[in-house]
Amino acid sequence: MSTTQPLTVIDSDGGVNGYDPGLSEQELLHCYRSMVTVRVFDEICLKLQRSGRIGFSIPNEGIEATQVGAASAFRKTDWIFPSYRDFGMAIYHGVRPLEMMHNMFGNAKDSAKGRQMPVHFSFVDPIRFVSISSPIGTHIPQAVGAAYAAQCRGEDTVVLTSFGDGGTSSLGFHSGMNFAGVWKAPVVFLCQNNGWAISCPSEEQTGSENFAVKAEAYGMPGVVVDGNDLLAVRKVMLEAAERARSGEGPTLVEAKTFRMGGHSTSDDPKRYVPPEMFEEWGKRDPIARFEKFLEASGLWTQKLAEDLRKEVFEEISLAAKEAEATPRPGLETIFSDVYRDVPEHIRRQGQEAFELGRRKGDAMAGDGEFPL
Ligand SMILES: Cc1ncc(C[n+]2csc(CCOP(=O)(O)OP(=O)(O)O)c2C)c(N)n1
Ligand SMILES: [Mg+2]
Repeated sequence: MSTTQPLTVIDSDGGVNGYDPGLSEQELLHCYRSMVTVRVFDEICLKLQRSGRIGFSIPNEGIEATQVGAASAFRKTDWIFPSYRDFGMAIYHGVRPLEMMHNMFGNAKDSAKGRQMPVHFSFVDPIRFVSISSPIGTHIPQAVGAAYAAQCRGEDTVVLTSFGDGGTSSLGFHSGMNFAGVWKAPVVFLCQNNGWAISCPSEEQTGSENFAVKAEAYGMPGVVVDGNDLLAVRKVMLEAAERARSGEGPTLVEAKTFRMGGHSTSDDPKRYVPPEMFEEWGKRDPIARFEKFLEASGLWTQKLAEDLRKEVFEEISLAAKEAEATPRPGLETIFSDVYRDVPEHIRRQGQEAFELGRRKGDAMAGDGEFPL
């Protein structure tokens, strides 16, 4: 039921052996732009973190084709339950870097109003991108529940949920896969096998021959794909999304890729990743690979790449400046977004807290300063 050889479309020279991705020039360039945007966003966030202006970020280098290829197989009306390393899924569907930067700074325009960590994005428009859960794997049963709800309502929406190789050791992975298999829920499970779960190598994560083979135990197909090949990822994800949409049930896709950076801005991968792995995977860079394909299709030049990078860099730099200058969330927001109509006793507690802050000369409602 599962295939073990990763499916590949783009060869090392950019050729596709007659394969037609079914995308217009504009769509292909949009995929390219999305990947470049993720990479530049990463670079800028690293500088912001190292200069103490944001607290934390998560590097995406090397994984861009998996994120963008997967996202491109889903409609805006579908649901995404992402992992924290899925910036490209949001960007592909039109979330602007500025909205993401508001979250990185946890300011008043952050959709989570500063109540989540940086990189814990959530968007309802233009894509249903559900808030990222820090505890590994907890979003997987939630994704299956959303898919089952869509099935019960007779909707034709499907759900994409994404997690890492480490995520397959979580309870959420197994219970989610089991329920999805039993219910034939319209969900696609994307395991991004990027080689590492922080410092634990993926070979030590499982006794199985690969991660896709786990699908068999839950009664669904498992597919292995080359995660650094955007067209291959898109192809298998389109097939899986179509299967889900037509009522045939879930699929587990394992995208084999590699995390070229640290787990987060808090660790140094050189302490545990053998240098030859960076060297080997560096040669398989997903953006360079897609560039070769675009070039072979007459759609890419060095000048186009330079102009694009410059344009994207300017947009994201401006976004960072604007997000940094945006005020913090008002203190009163700690009481908002839980109840539609705030109950009287909660309202009273809030007023008491603000009154205490005023008496002590600390933070006031509206100024977003802590402590109370
Ligand atoms: C339940 C739980 N256990 C441990 C952690 C700490 N933790 C955060 S990320 C991570 C590694 C996850 O690796 P993987 O699933 O491969 O995703 P990747 O970071 O490689 O994309 C761990 C252990 C956590 N967030 N939640
Ligand atoms: Mg991993």
